[in-house]
Amino acid sequence: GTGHSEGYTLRWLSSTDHTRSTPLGPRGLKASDSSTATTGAGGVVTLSSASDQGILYGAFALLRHLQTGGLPSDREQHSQPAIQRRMLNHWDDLNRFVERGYAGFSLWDWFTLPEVRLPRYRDYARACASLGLNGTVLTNVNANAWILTPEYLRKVAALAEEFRPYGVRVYLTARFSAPLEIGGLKTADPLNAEVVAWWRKKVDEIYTFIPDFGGFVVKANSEGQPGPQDYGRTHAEGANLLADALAPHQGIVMWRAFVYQAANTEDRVNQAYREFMPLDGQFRANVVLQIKNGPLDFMPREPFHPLFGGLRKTVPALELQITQEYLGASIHLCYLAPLFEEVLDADTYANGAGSTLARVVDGSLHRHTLSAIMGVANTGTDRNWTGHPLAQANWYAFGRLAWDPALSSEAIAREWVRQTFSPADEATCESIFRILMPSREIVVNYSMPLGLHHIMAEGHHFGPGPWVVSSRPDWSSPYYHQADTQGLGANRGTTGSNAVATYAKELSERWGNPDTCPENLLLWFHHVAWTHTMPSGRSLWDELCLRYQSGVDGVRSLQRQWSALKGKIDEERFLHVSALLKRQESDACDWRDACLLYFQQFSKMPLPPGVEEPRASLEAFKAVKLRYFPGNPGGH
Ligand code: GCW
Repeated sequence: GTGHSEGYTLRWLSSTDHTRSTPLGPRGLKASDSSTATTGAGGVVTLSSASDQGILYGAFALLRHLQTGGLPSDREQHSQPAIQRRMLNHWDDLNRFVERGYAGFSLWDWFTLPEVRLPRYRDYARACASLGLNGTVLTNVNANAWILTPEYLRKVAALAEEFRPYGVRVYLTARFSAPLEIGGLKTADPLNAEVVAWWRKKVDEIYTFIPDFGGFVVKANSEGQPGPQDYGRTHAEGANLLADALAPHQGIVMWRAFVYQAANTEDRVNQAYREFMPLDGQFRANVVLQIKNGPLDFMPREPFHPLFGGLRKTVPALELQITQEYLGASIHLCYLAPLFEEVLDADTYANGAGSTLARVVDGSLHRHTLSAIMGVANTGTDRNWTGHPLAQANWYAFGRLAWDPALSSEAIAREWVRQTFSPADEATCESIFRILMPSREIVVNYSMPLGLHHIMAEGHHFGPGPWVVSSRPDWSSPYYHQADTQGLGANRGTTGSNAVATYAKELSERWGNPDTCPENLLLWFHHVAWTHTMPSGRSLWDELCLRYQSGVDGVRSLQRQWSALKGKIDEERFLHVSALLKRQESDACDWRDACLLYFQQFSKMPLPPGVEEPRASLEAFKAVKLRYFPGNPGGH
């Protein structure tokens, strides 16, 4: 239903208040409407909601308060989710490979389903519900049509049954060519009558297995996936085909905006904007456009996707990546809430100042009745769920922000630490908090500082690769960094690809001028001379070198802070994180050395004082081949 019915009210009465105001005790409401607990001190806690689901969320909120220092001091807390559909997207294949997954294999053991119901299925749903998540897309957007066959739908139904008590609804990815692959049809043309009938029948069948099925996510005409353009039809015609089949059952379509083509000479970061803006208003009411936070691809830092500022009639859903494809996989410590927060707080200026991306996505800005947010999951069969023990904080933060995008990354970190390391003392919690908070900026600094992007190694995307020239220009690093003897960075201003013009005037003016463009996006929007004077007074080259060095120094300071926790937290997590940080420090040095040696070929300037000498030659870094990196669909 609506977000509203999922809300709850927690009311706390101390023992003195209680004796004065007995009428506020249990009031004979139905069990599903209210529940009451007596506190040790003799006070009373009342939890009420219009729905069972709200009672569940309220119960988790109560536990959270108890574990993080008590009930709210205002003694009454009303909470309801800002966004209606709050879900994880699993990029999990039917053979249990997880694309860009670094925490083991898929949680879904398709082969033994539907008979075997692993306890983990319920644990997963309970964990999701405790964060306020209410949906999960079980399968990879690079979809396999087999999931839509009765054989697999029986398995999906079993998972849906395990998740249902926790209010976590199941969604699937739909492969656009499924009518050909499992339907025996000769076409998947969305305007073909047989295709229309096939999808209607298929969707009706899905609902016989899963009566509360949520709907489809579709990646179409993107990175080799089939789609409506194969038949000369638009993305809207493709999405509406599925939307019409789902509408009688209240299902929705989440159509992905992540499209770009090698043959297109338009700057890749402009392509989705050009593709979808003309379609604004052509999508059915039960379609949302699922848009990654930035116009490129989950880089350590990007400006927000211009479609969030542009679309007015189409419902824009926000896709964030919890799994750390470009931020060190599950090897590097990187608390992502500051990144998510930066995205949600970004001002799109769509309706003047204060039109934050959060208000676009929660539907309030353009008065949409549907809203959705999705995070690409970082879960897998690893015993700690997420590979890096501290990466659990990213799953947690995503859920909390999906419920309330106004929460601060600090508040979420404090909550998570207290609940995860309890009963550690306050000082220990504060130390872990101080380790989490700067970690994302540290990763930015040693990998892609000052607005650099897409300079990672090819295929697995782990580690540096500014020299990568691939089979496609838009998969090649020079396309993005544009290093030459003059300077560094992509010209996306008015004299370049003019990506700045896809944003509101307030932003295009600020970002289009190198003097007013924020330093952390400078090389995203501008090709800047090596000798250009930065706000620090240093040249671009010196600043770049010192940023890389500060990233390395940042990891070392995390290491020092973490080692001070010896004996304060359990040995197991202490040792695991210590070892991972050691690896991160070495990887950060590789990023620094490889990128600076590579860019130095163009700048021809010496490393400034304070920057360590490279530990190996550029040739040695170029020769590094990581085989069998987890989650890499290329495989080797
Ligand atoms: O980030 C890229 C990844 C692909 C992924 C694609 C997408 C699922 O490298 O592995 O495919 O994005 O989001 O569709």
